[in-house]
Amino acid sequence: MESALTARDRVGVQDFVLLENHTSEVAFIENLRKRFKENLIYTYIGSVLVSVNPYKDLEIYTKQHMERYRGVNFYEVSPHIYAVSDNAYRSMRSEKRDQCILISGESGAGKTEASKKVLQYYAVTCPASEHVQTVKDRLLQSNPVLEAFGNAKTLRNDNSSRFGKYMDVQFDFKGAPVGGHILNYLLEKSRVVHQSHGERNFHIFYQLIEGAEDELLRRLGLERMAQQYQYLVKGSCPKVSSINDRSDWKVVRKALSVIGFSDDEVEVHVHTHTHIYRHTHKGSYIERNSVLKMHTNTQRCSDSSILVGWLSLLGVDFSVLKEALTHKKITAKGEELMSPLNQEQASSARDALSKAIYGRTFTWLVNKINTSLAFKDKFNSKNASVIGLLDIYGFEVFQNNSFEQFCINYCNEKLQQLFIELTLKSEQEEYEAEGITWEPVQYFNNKIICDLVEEKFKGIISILDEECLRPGDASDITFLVKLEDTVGGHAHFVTHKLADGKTRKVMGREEFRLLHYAGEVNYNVNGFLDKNNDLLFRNLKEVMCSSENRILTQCFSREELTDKKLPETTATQFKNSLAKLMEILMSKDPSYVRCIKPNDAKQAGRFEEVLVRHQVKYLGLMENLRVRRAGFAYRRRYEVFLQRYKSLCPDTWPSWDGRLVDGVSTLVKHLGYKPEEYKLGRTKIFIRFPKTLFATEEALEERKHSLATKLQASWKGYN
Ligand code: AD9
Ligand code: MG
Repeated sequence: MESALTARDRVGVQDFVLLENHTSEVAFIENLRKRFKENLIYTYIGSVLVSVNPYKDLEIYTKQHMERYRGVNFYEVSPHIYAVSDNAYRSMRSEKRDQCILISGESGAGKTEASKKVLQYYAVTCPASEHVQTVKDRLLQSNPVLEAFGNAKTLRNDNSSRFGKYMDVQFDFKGAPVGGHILNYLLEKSRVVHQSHGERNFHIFYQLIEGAEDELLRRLGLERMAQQYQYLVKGSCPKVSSINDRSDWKVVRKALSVIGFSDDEVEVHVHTHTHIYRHTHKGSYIERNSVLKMHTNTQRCSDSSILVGWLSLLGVDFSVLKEALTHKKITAKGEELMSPLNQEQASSARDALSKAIYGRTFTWLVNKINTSLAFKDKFNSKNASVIGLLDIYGFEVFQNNSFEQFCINYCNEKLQQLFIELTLKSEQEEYEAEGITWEPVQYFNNKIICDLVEEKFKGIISILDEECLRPGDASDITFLVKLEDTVGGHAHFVTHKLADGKTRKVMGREEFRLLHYAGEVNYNVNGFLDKNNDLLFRNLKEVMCSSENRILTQCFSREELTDKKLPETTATQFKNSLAKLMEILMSKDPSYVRCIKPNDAKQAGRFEEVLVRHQVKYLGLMENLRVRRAGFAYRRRYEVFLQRYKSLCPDTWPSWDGRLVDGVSTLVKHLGYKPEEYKLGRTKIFIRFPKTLFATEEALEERKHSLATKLQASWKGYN
């Protein structure tokens, strides 16, 4: 076959395994840099794909490119996300095993873009019928919708994922995509009511007021000015140069229709969210700090028309909501009383309501998309094979880091742990178990940090939950003190307190620092308890349950009001859902994409060495390379190997009666394997290079082909 590689593709080495000085970090980074300068953003470490964000559109994602990778072995073409996609697809088909593609890297490194490329690859290259085309369209269109509601501009990334996403793509026996399912993880709801300087609320809010038709805005009573709405300008940057909200609105609106939302549903959904603008419209009664005035002197509520309009959107009774926003229900001496809230409390009740509505309607949206993607053929759904795609929020550090960053960074620790388990640890353990001589590679195992966060009773989440449940004087500060008492001596935990009782001046008294695998982060404990409790006053819940808005009634169920069980805290829910995710991922064959961010300025062509070196280090890429270099690309159990290839050797064909290991040994000698190409373990053969196995596969194909030709010829003679 003619090689598809050009001289340009061969700048540096396209697999780090081929690097002459493979233990040198300098050589590693130089190879990345050289290739990046030539717009060669992809390089392998064995089968792991390293990708450097180009921050510009490259001409490498066309249909012709996709065709070039279809059904072609890894080493025959230049490294590409399509090669990883194709390889996972072929493994799923030939080995009948579910696959997953795990994409990791820090915020802005290119994970979401990579996951979209994978999906596009399947949509274009997999077989299709009319029904399948609908599924493909829906799979693709779920992206703009979820990004509109779940992504936002942060200081690190103009399109930052503020939720975690795991998507299963289901394929039928012909290899056609026939369904999908999305699991979403912890949306950063706090963004609805607050954004740091230079950041925005979720894209959808700006898209609506920029892009919606005049008539729709009039019906919703909205103005085209983001400045009018406090919730949208807390970060003072409603406009972003890299984003066109107006055209994005059109894309999202169309995507909603493709997924199967009726016009009516879209309108109700938009209605539901419009309350968020209304809450903090400059003229609104709550924003004018008149909550208390409202309560004490209803006559002075000059803005009740705005409130009434807003209520029609939420489908609830005016006086009931007014009372729920300004009062709290308390039980004293067995009697239920309504106690008035002060201004601060009322604002925070309003914010809690906004967050709850947004968070729950986001889940509703994901459920709707799942219904639309569901594999309709129940009879066959068990036989579907799956490729899972994981795209989470990347590791992030800001000037001010809170509960949200704590959860996001914990999630990244878990993913790194999985990488270690599956590539560094289990690989080395297997060599040991098989008795293969092996020089162990040292690596940093971040399990110690995962344990610090999630361990029962003495992990940070447990301590946080304990403070959340403790009646009395529990506060963010008592939580910090308890942390100091419990994990103060941990090697990855630091506060202002020094062991000798003195204080560390560089750290605030409301902060703790975690030494994450990817770097140090200071977390401010302010708000940790509230965010972990995530409480919505009961009377506000009751009001929402009585709503006539069709979407809200699905989001706020009446059972919730009668349920006596204490709800799980946010962090514990997150911890449990991540544990389940890890199980799902462990049950599949993984492929890895490790994304690297070349600069902090989001600029094309800029390769900042210090920044890249830091990522290469914490992603464990050098260790990954060392294990790979010393290791074996393929391994097969003796019986499987012999069964598949025995026809290629007269001594093993049609059967081998002796010991399996001797059969395999005879077979590979006959095939001409050189001693350095393979090793025989206790139960498996280990093959060092992919090309050795590919050559054997080709020999098998050839044999089948020549047998078929002979058979045909003899049939002709017979006839
Ligand atoms: V976060 O953890 O969600 O904050 P991601 O997902 O890792 O982050 P994302 O994929 O959103 O980063 O990439 C950030 C930006 O980099 C994109 O909006 C693009 O402008 C740019 N990017 C990333 N990958 C590519 C690419 N392959 N080609 C061109 C890219 N531009
Ligand atoms: Mg992302």
